Amino acid sequence: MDFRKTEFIKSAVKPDDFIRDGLPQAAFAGRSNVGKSSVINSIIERRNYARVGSSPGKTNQINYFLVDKRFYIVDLPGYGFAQVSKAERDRWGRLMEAYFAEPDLVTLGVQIVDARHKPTADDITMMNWFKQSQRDVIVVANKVDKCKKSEVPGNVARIRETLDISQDTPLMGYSAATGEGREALRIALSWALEP
Ligand SMILES: Nc1nc2c(ncn2[C@@H]2O[C@H](COP(=O)(O)OP(=O)(O)OP(=O)(O)O)[C@@H](O)[C@H]2O)c(=O)[nH]1
Ligand SMILES: [Mg+2]
Repeated sequence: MDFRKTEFIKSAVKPDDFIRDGLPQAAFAGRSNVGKSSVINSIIERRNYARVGSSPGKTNQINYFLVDKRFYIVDLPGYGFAQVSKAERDRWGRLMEAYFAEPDLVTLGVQIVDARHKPTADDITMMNWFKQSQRDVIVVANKVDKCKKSEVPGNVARIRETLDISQDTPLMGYSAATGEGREALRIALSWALEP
């Protein structure tokens, strides 16, 4: 699987726009500003192909990237961000709910959390959705470049414990800024999507 052969396909603003072609979809979910779009750019080795923002709330549609004609990376709006209008938040919320509610769209969850912090209540809610719907999930602890090296193992253990995930769930430190973890995430995605 060649992650550099990735093309942007479309943005969905309403359920009619969702892609339903049967190819696997890896849904990148996480708090606003945690670096979902940055992690996507990092694994496909493009600069700002998925749009990155300095202020939270940059991704406000569901964006589909087709990797090597085999599966979609789905860049989702972030949750837990209060600084946009309630109307906007409601619109994203409804869009995300429709996406997650439709059977057979999400193949794999890629849950992005902040390597520095304990996962939030929203992170736990998202993870519980993946668990109860029996989706495979990969957890990515992003922004490890902002942690001291000595803190990383403890932080990763706390993330595993807080999200209550088993040892079979891949969990890796990652830095979209340096590319650390890129190969591990590519391998985990390949295994999960092409077993
Ligand atoms: N130091 C560091 N900064 C990062 C990393 N990943 C993302 N960032 C920064 O974090 C900010 C948010 O990144 P985005 O990729 O837009 O985050 P997002 O989760 O897609 O945000 P929304 O689309 O608003 O939900 C940007 O300023 C990025 O440059 C990382 O690994 N290390
Ligand atoms: Mg984004």
